[in-house]
Amino acid sequence: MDERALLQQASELFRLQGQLIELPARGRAVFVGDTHGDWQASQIVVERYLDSETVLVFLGDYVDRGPHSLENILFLLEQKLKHPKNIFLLQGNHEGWKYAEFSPADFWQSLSQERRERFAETLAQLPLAASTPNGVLATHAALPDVQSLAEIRQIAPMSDHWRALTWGDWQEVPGYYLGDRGSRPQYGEAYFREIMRRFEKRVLIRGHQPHAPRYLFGARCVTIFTSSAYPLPRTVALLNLTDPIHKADQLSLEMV
Ligand SMILES: [Mn+2]
Repeated sequence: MDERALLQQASELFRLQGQLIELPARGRAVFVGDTHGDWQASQIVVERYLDSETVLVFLGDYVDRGPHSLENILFLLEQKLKHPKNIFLLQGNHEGWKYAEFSPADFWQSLSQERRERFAETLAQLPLAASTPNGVLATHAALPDVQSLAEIRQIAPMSDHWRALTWGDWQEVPGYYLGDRGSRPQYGEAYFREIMRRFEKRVLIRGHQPHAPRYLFGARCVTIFTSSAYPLPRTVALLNLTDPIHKADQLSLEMV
């Protein structure tokens, strides 16, 4: 399939599936952190884990930083079209070029204006969160200050809610919103606990913040990365979708 048709078909699928993904109550989910141009990591994950009983949830940031952004995003979009109910690609801040420029943006800057606009249009349609029936939520970064999980379906791009989901950082300190650090809004433990209570969720899985401790907030939040663009082991998190879960350290972490 040529690139243009791929982007168009992917856009239609993302619009159809909406901004909030609800995973089934069967089988397992494998969560994949920021891949950032690490095409090899994405291929390994698909080869190693994808089967009819497994859902793969990529947590965003597919492009920039690493050497193979274009190959990585084309591979992931192709896989998404092949396995529309078994692969989900959440939106990271590096997929938000349509709304705001940022840096580093080596992938976006490498494209002609026409291709840049086409990619930006498609990647802006990516979903913002994935929810499991056993108490887990996955986002790229932090959580939006909305009253219920269902409201994620209506979040507008560039709103504070969208910025929290795609750009937000956690800090292991008391407090709610702690101000912005550059383009990144910062949030404390009280905010985490309050939003998770509203959403009736126990555990948050996310990427985005390479200096965050692995576990935060009494092991209710886990941060993973799956890219050789960072000096961290490439990690995925496995979750059985039928077992009740209370803490993020109940997920199995594996290196890929
Ligand atoms: Mn990010």
